[in-house]
Amino acid sequence: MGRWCEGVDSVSVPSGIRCWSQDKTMSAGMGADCRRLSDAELFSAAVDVLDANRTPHGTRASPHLYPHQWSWDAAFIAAGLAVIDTSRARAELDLLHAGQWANGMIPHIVFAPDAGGYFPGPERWACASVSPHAPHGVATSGIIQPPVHALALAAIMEADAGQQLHTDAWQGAALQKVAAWHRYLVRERTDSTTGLITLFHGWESGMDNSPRWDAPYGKVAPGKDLPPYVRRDTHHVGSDSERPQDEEYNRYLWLLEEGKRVGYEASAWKVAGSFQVGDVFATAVFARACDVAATCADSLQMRDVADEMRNFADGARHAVRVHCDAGSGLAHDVDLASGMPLRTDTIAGFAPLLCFTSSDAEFAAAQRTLFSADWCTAEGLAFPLPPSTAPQSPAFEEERYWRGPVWPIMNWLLGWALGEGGDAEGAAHLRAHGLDQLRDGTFAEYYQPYDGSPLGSMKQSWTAAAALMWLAQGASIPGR
Ligand code: 9WN
Repeated sequence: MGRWCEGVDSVSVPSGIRCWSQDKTMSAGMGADCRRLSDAELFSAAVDVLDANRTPHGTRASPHLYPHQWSWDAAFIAAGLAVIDTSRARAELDLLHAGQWANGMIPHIVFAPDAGGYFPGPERWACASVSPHAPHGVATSGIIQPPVHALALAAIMEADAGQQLHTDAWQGAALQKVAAWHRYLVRERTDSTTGLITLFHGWESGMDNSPRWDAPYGKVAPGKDLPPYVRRDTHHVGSDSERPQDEEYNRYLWLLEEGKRVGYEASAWKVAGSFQVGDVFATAVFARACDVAATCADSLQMRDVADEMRNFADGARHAVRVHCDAGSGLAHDVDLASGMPLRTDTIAGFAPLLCFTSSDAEFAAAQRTLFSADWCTAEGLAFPLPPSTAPQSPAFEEERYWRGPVWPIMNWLLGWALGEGGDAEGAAHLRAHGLDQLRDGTFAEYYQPYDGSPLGSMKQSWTAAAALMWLAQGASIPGR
């Protein structure tokens, strides 16, 4: 019997789902009798994952594959920690902000000083030696990830208020960090033609090998002077088929070299970069994050910041609106080098759910598409949850990373957005089925859509954070 299955007495596995133990071996002989974690057990197992991944330098994104703080992971983790321990949640954001660059950029990785274990590590990025903006004393990468950080701040503020903790000074300082980050994105990363946030590396989207980037990546030709390297990531997953391919990795490493040559300076990268895309999903996240930051600023009586954030939100929302398909509601990215729209059906297309509400036509159309037979209710899915690429897309691959598997953190984010936008039923659907998927107790980074098997890293911190946030919406949550 799988370890997490022991002692569970009330939740049985849905038919067709295989049972997996925490170490990702199939539980021999369990079949349909395999027991799944109850709410209370899931809650406590999620806390255990976040505790085991805790370090003095922040929460590792995962125990082995990602032993450092990642930007958007840390934000989701902080929001999850707000459910159980607001002082740890605050510390999580502080540690991330310690890596913030002088120009406001929050880098996609803040490296723990002694953790090593990830390639490309600090030496390869060499940020402090090529950029005057990079911090000294904290090693970071030189690129960005989607700006979800204001959501973490809001979750912490709400939790602190609930416990009558007076942390206004911390909140004000944290909001200034978020505001500086948002100013960087407007000043240096907003494309003047499309209004979309510009990315120079697929990693910046957080959806590294998503087929949304296949066309622009096709034009990236790694130079002969690409320094040699050895991948580490494939050592930490069950099969190479779960990770990007070597050819893709060469391009990732080449773009890193391009960035290093221009000191990771957006104005110079715009001239020289061989990968330049307008990311509609990051832009929608940004619009919503600006709304949320404005609300935080209101409650802290920081009126100028509130006005500034609302102005940013309006600009980003407009940019998303003009990149939406009226019928499906799905939004598309743009290849900024050619001006061509990038229309592969991926989960990023649901960007309108993040920045509009049920009174907007774009939201209503995207919501219909999400729950249609093309997505959540596609035939044969283990759980009615959206795969990262539409199953009928020729680019769909059921095991490979962002090309098909179901990502729990995306389910959380879309569910949260549906709830905020006024679709309580849709939010409840993603919560209920998203939690059911996690009852195997592996806290996988992503899941195979058809047999529900856990893929990528096990004990992924943001998956545990998603479980805590969903469970916190339920009636009875066990205390710590
Ligand atoms: C590169 C940490 C990160 C996530 C990304 C996810 C993956 C890294 C990698 O892991 O990216 O940044 O090595 O594959 O794609 O979204 O933040 O969990």
